[in-house]
Amino acid sequence: MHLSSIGISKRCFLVSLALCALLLLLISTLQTPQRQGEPPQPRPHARPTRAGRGNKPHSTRNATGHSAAGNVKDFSVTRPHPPEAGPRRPEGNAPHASLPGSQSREPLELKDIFIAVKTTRKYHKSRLQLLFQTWVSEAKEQTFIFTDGEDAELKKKAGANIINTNCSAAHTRQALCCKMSVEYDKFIESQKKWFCHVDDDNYVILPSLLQLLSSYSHTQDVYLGRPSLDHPIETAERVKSDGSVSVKFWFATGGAGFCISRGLALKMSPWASLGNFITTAEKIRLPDDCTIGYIIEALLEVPLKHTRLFHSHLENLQRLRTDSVLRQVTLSYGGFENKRNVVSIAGGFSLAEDPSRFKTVHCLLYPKTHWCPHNVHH
Ligand SMILES: *[C@@H]1O[C@H](CO)[C@@H](O)[C@H](O)[C@H]1NC(C)=O
Ligand SMILES: CC(=O)N[C@H]1CO[C@H](CO)[C@@H](O)[C@@H]1O
Repeated sequence: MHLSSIGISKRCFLVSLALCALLLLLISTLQTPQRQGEPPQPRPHARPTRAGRGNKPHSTRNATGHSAAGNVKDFSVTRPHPPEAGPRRPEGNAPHASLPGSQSREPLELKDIFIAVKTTRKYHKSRLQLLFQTWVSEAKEQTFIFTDGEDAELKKKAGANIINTNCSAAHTRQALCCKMSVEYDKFIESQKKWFCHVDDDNYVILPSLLQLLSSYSHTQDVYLGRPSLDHPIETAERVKSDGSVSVKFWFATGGAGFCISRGLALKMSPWASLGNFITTAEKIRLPDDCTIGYIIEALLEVPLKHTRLFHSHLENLQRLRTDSVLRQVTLSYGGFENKRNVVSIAGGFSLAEDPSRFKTVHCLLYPKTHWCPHNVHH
């Protein structure tokens, strides 16, 4: 404006230049942490890899793979379903809030998760009681017990959340698929956002589960779990074709638990709802957890998200690092045949008092629980 001022304030000009630079520096330093902090979700891949490091070899052990093995043909051909199908998200990135179609960021709550516990009549006392005493007591409303026999005492304790599937109590493929079929239908009915299946020898670390699922949207196609083998299984395709071609697919081992988003569960309906699950399993002659993997990976072409935060009794649980135990999503313990296969964690209970270590884990997570010894948390 005032031409004269240019002459006058060379110094003034320099000072304001310096001020500008300072201001720019200030803005950029203020913005960086803000931008990084913006997506509040944890990154789904960061934790699984870290936590899994101490506990790698799950590979040759099988959950239900044994019953599959007889039917899995050793085709060396084909990969009929290239994994390019569907929108891909770069690995390690949480779903971005500004992506089209993503949900508003209201936080996921425990009540949004449907937890199905598969059991059988003979384990109501020996296994379920421990679950009710521990983690189920923190998730009463959304945990559903799928069993195969009436139990008045259990009904008194958990009421409508005990579901008699009327399936056979035999540990056969048909009986297990029958239960999974009822679990699926009840989940769809429930309107909840996530379906998680666990066995009656699993401890579910609810805060970890919530954190893991919070990094995804239930409207997207999400299938999360621990592969039971270190390679995909291969079987003849008998649903979409006549069995002359084979399909390869990963499946999450049922004994470690797995989760499916509602969006994906709805897409499974033609092969999973109202008894169709049993028909599908019969066609491919595979167990329940394999059939889930088959429907999702082979038919819907949605890849399993591998996580090592889920644990079954078939792996060596002692290998899990003590300082990572409470960050896992599911734990388990060895049965009659392998009593010593438990997570190594110390707390208020000795191995004799708490052979599964579930009470110890529970008191570390919820120290205020009335039956927990005092000073267990320090
Ligand atoms: C099992 O049978 C009982 C008695 O007939 C029935 O009330 C119940 O709904 C059945 N359960 C399922 C899951 O169909
Ligand atoms: C590879 C492997 O560990 N296979 C086992 C699967 O399970 C059956 C039954 O428990 C065993 O007999 C197999 O050896």
